[in-house]
Amino acid sequence: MYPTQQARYTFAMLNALQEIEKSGLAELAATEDADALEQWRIAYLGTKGKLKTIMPMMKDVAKEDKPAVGQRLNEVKKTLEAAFADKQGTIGTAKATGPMLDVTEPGLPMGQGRRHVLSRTVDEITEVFARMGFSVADGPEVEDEWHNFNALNIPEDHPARDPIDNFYLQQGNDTGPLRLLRTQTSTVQIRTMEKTQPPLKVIAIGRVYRPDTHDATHYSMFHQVEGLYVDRHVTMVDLKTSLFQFARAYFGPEAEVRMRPSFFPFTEPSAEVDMKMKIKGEYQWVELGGCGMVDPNVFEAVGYDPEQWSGFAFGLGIERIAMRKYGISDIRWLYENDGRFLRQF
Ligand code: FA5
Repeated sequence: MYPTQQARYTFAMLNALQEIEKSGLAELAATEDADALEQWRIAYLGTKGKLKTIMPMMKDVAKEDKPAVGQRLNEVKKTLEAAFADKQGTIGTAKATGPMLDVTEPGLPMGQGRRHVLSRTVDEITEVFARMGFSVADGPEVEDEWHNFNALNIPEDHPARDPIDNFYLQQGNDTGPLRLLRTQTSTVQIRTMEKTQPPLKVIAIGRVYRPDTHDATHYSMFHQVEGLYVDRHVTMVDLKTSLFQFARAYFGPEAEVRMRPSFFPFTEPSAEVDMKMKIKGEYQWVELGGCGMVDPNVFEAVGYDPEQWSGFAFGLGIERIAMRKYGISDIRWLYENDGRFLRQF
């Protein structure tokens, strides 16, 4: 029996589909870039592509074969579409890939981060004092008048409270206690003594704020290291010995310490502290802060008996220490975040 004409059409259509599937998959496998992939899509799945062009042959297929041939047509279409999507996933579209990636090109160097010179100074100072038996205490940067002034023996009418020398904070209402940004880490002396019984030996390092005009040695926000030692029979000799030990450990074996008489409301007697250190090959005196014996009024404010306890305290400017140690001649560079400056340390 000879096949009918319609059976021949069915056969031809199935053959054509078989051929499209085979060549489509083979050509797709050979595509290597997004352009070739797009050409393939147009050739096989496009509106004038091979699958669309054989559609009209359907009308000549025998009626009873139409469902089976239609199913096969769908199958081939799905196979080609799925293979196309797969390939697209591996080589991407022309827009997404852009220029080819050349893995042999040297990459952009990644800048390596480092600790800020001030953070390093803080760590170094903490370590030296820790070796000398000082533990670390802490306190808030937003303070009340009691901790920043009253308890430190600074009376109501003292010029240190002048609004021109302090950052007072605006009150939400007029009833709450007056608050300000602390002007010195001496506030932490009070906070520590309020919650600890003597003897004690602590340092406190942190930011302090003063509305000073910015110049090479002054900034409106800077850091201080505070030291406080309270025990029985503490003397100025203990104070000078501790500062001397610090200077030798931090600035080198030939560093020296000098104390010049001065005045602070919370110490009596009081002194300015200078340290002699090597700057550009030569030893020089540098003023770093203040110190003294804790005033009996301060002990009374925190509930310590001044007849039983004595103590020393000191407060040094961290920026001044870092500037001297690392040869930085302008404090403002520490806060400008210029990578060219910071990378030197
Ligand atoms: C005080 O702040 C005292 N609380 C120090 C003290 C503590 C005395 C304990 C006695 C007992 P003075 O205001 O001098 O003291 O500041 C201490 C140091 O902070 C200065 O010597 C300086 O190194 C640093 N300093 C002061 N003002 C600035 C500023 N505007 N910018 C950078 N550093 C500053």
